[in-house]
Amino acid sequence: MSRNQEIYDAITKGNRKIVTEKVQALIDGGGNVVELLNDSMIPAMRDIGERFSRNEVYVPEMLIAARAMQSGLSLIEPLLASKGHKPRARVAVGTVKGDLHDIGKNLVAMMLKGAGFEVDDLGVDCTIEKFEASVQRGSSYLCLSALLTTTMPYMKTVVDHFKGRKGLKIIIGGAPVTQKYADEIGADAYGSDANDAVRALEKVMAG
Ligand code: B1M
Repeated sequence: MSRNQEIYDAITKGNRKIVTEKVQALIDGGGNVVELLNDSMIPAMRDIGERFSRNEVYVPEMLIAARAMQSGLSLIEPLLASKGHKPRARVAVGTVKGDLHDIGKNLVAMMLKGAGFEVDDLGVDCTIEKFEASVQRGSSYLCLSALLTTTMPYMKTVVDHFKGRKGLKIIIGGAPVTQKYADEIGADAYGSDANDAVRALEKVMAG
């Protein structure tokens, strides 16, 4: 385990330029990108996520950190693939049918990527067919977002559709969504914010 403190700090501060420069330099110098991802980049996103959950930083800081992370990830992704590095799991993320709000959903997707998951971002207005197609592409976790009280019931429609599907778990969240609602409709987990979505997914994975 060895943390690259410069890259870690540049991600938490959302400094995309430094992240790009330092990650590229590490690649050019033959550094270990798997170690970089696991020991520096993912922990940096986890750190900013925890601070977001504690209301120490807000959406703009999260967004710029996630973009800085993304700029580093895009450099190392081809190398990770060629080294046979496997993502932790494939996760579909989408805002449910009838709902066009995507800022929170995008944050959830960014945090999941930052935590080492492969994300199939289905966008907004997602029907059962879209989620089903993602499952066929290999997603074993579905992350559903809803911002409207009128679109929340579609989460139950999705949960009912996939009920009993072996190995498939559903995590829900969004401003009007609660743990109580998740329990009521039989979702596997609830995330209160983008960082908590990662925690909820990890908990579900651990069984
Ligand atoms: Co809309 N809108 N909007 N809107 N909008 C709300 C949600 C509303 C509360 C505003 C209000 O009235 N005070 C209200 C809903 C009321 C209700 O249902 N009870 C509302 C309404 C009514 C509407 C329209 C119907 C308005 C109209 O046309 N009459 C319309 C609906 C369109 C549609 O979807 N079909 C509409 C449209 C829009 C815009 C297009 C203008 C725009 C969306 C732009 C976009 O997303 N690209 C918009 C916006 C921006 C908002 C507000 C102002 C902000 C939402 C947001 O992005 N928050 C919102 C009021 C508010 O929240 N203050 C409002 C920031 C974001 C980071 O937070 O999305 O909550 P959030 O995500 C959080 C958590 O919820 C959680 O993590 C995120 C990070 O912490 N989370 C998850 C989200 N998904 C998760 C999934 C998880 C776990 C956690 O696990 C899978």
